[in-house]
Amino acid sequence: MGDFDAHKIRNICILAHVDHGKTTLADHLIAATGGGLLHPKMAGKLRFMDYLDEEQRRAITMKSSSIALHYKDYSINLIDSPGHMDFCSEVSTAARLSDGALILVDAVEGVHIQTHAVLRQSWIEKLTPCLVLNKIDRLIYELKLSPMEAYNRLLRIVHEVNGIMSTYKSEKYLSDVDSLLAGPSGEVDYENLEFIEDDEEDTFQPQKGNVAFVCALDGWGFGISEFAEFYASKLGASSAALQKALWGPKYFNPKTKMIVGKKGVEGGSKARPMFVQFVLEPLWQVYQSALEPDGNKGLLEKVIKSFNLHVPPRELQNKDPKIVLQAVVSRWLPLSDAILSMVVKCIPDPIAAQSFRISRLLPKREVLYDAVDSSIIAEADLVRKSVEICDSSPEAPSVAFVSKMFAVPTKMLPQRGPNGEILNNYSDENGSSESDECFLAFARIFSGVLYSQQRVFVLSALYDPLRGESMQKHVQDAELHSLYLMMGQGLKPVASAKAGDVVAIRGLGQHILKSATLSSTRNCWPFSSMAFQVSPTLRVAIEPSDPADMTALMKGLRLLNRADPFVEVTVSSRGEHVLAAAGEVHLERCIKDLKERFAKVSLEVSPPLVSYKETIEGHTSNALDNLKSLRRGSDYVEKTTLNGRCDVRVQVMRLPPALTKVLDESADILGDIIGGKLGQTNRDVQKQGSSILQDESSVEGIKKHIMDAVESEILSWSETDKDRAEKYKLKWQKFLRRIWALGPGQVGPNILFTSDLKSKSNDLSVLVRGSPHVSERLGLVDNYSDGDTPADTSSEETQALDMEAESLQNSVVSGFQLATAAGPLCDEQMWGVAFVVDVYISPLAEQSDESDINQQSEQYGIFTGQVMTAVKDACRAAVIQNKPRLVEAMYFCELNTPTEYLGSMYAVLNRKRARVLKEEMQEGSPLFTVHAYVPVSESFGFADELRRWTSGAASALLVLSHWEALPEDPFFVPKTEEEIEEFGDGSSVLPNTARKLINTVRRRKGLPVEEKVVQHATKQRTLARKV
Ligand SMILES: Nc1nc2c(ncn2[C@@H]2O[C@H](COP(=O)(O)OP(=O)(O)OP(=O)(O)O)[C@@H](O)[C@H]2O)c(=O)[nH]1
Ligand SMILES: [Mg+2]
Repeated sequence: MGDFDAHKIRNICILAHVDHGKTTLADHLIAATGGGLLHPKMAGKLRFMDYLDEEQRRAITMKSSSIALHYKDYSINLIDSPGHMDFCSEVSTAARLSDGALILVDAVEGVHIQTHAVLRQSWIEKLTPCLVLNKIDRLIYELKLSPMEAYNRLLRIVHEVNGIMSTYKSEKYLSDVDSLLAGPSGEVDYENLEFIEDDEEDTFQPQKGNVAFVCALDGWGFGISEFAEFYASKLGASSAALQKALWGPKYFNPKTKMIVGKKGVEGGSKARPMFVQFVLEPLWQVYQSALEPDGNKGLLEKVIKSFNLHVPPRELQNKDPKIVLQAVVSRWLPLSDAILSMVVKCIPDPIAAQSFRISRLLPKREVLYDAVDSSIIAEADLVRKSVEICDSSPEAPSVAFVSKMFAVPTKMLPQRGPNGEILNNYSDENGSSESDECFLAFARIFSGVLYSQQRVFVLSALYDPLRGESMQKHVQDAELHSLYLMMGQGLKPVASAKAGDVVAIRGLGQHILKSATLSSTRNCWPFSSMAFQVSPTLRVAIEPSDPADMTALMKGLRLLNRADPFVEVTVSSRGEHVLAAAGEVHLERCIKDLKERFAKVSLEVSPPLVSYKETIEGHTSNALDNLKSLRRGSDYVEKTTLNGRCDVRVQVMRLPPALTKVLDESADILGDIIGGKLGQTNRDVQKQGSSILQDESSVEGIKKHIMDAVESEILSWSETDKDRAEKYKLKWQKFLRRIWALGPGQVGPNILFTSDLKSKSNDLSVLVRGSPHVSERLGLVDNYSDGDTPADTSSEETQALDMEAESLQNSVVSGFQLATAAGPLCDEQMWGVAFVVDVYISPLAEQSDESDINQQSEQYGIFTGQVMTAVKDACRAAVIQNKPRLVEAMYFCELNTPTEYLGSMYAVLNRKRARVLKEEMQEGSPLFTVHAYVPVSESFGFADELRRWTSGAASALLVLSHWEALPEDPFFVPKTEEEIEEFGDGSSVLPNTARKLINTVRRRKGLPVEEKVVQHATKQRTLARKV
């Protein structure tokens, strides 16, 4: 790479919904510029970037991979990414390393769920997007649209995509304004104000050249400029004027030879915009003349002549009209030229791109604590600066980001180094046992130069250069073994690579699990973490078929965990090895990799371990009464410790759903706040969160969310209830000052409130009073002690008892944590339940032997345990007594199907307990789009069943959406007269869905299951008689 010039580099990724043609497009770009890697004839058929067997077999891309191309004097690193929801984490890894994105949309299918997701991803990562409308050919011969209809369709898609982008822009606009208004001093920061512009202009405009119309299958495509140049001489207009006129409501008046608006043209409603007249119509004519039996065969000749095309006669004489057509059109409008000229023109080089991506990659840190070494700050700033300007000089600090690790079989590594020397790939740092697979880092260099044998620091996302010694575990020292340019599956060794390049690095396998920042200095902030769209939710337990293979399996799981950026491997509390994947397709590939590459043993895979939650029924209609009864302390469950000294009383209440949601979704930040990591004072930690989350990640933000959640509850109350609404709000505010703990695991969606009773009046017992620890941390209570100090302590005896009560506080919290971690229905976590626990401790009985201190302390240990158990049991019993309900996870599901299969699709949805939200016919296409919620427990095999029943015509994509309580009472027995009339006395009632699910989980966990063994005995007898 002698003549290195970062201005001549483009790093791009191709992003789209599944099957919209990304890999097919990549094929053509590789065929045209990959230096003979792919023969043009095979382009679109080979799917070069889908080099894994599993990808070829299923015809979907499963990982992102890069290829270095040369177009004119530009170096282009092209990353193909998967469109399937299961692999969406790979989109994040691809986007992080690129500066621009080609967003593909299938012109027939239009914008889909993943189109939204990838637009968002490219927005978050500050990529410069270009739009590629693919499969234009389908509009011609599949939908048989007229050019005018096709134009309207394309116009609508461009409009829709622009609409999505503008919502992101306005989100940013609003949050920018918000943060300005909430500025510390109230002063307006004029320097920043400049950047906040309400950018009304559409992102994608064909006239600007950032939209291409293509058919990746046949290898042709064009932007407006191709046609503008062609017509410039013919119409006697400048190509710049035509460029503006060839999209939108611009018409050509043949008499005056003028470009006019709609009014200036004759023919009224029949007039065609110039795009239709000059672009689509000629294209349509070429297609028709080639494909229709009575087509005008002379037209192709005309095109060949007027564009001076060289089409080999052999191809022209082919009997298949499609091949003839492709031969002509792909030479007339070569796809690779259309796309790559757009890339070179519209997508910034690394120097330009890094100057504005820096705010996302390395957000500016505000250092608020004193006593830090200013030289460290100065150097870290210098590093940031050289990333910002993409400094590729050898003196600049070397900084790179690794967005994922991937495994390649060691035998696939190049045998020779950059200078032709023979390498021994097996002498690996991993030791001999793991050397079948070699781990490479997928990385982009953002500053300086990397070379093989260089020593670098590997920084994890939590690293903070200002905290010196305490950060040791987040930084490692490593040597880069070798560097490669990636050529899809192939690797080309290079001695060094400079800022702006995308490379694969060997030698970091032992140091990086999923992603990391590499730097030549310790005094560097790590890059911000990547944003993932979903988390792995499909969990299965895995064991070797032969127990003797356990070690191999564990090694295999370890390798898989490293090789796949998204998979999660854990050991459950029952000792099972649990593998979490994003969905069925992902899971299947993981299992296959485990069996064939990483563990090489045969495996048993459990059915999916679906998680449930447990809650109680809650009526929003009488929310206020619920609150009141909780205060009165009337309806409680009581338990006594074994030794009789402690009385535990528990009351429960269902939390408002909005509050539950906030607690659930903000678990990470709440954990930091409660753990004391994130206080109101050290704001620098907050800044580490990604910039889009900045708003929510502060104590103030969370507090506001919690308040809003409570208030949102009363919004739906009618006007007449204003009084009650006000009371309700006040009551809640009081409750929020009493949050003692969250559970399970300190941060879950369940609350333990401190008791607000004074003390039991009628005897000597003392109340174990909690402290509103969480409320304090959240700033919900200004000043604890709120006039609520423990009752006056006079005698020595009561004082001792008070101290004992205080020491029992932890046991109460632990009891609450245990109860919320495993509910009474089937030992699953509780969800949205609030507890008030009153624990009274009475004085030691007189006869206790005071001299035996040893025995006492031993007894004390037992006693705390007893309190914990009693609290746990009482909490669980309270849930059982208050209409327990099972909560299940729901997927949001988008289905597409041709009209004729709508019936069969609904039948499948019905069987899977799905709830349909919306259905609509896609305009101008025979497809129906249906949105529905499907329980996660029913989703396994859902896609397969759908495919079977609709002969493969319907497709579904699932995204994890929310938790939902099943309305059924799992312990339903007919009670009222009506119910008895309908269901009989209960002996023949089949277990309802909730009960069945509970039983399945209980059976899996080895818990006792109550089941009637003989059902319908009478019916069986009747049947027997008939035979
Ligand atoms: N008619 C038509 N079909 C196309 C076109 N481009 C791609 N296809 C077909 O669409 C299907 C999907 O193409 P791929 O390139 O594998 O799509 P992809 O976007 O890479 O899919 P994933 O990587 O799995 O998300 C293949 O059958 C292609 O032949 C096109 O322009 N016209
Ligand atoms: Mg693909």
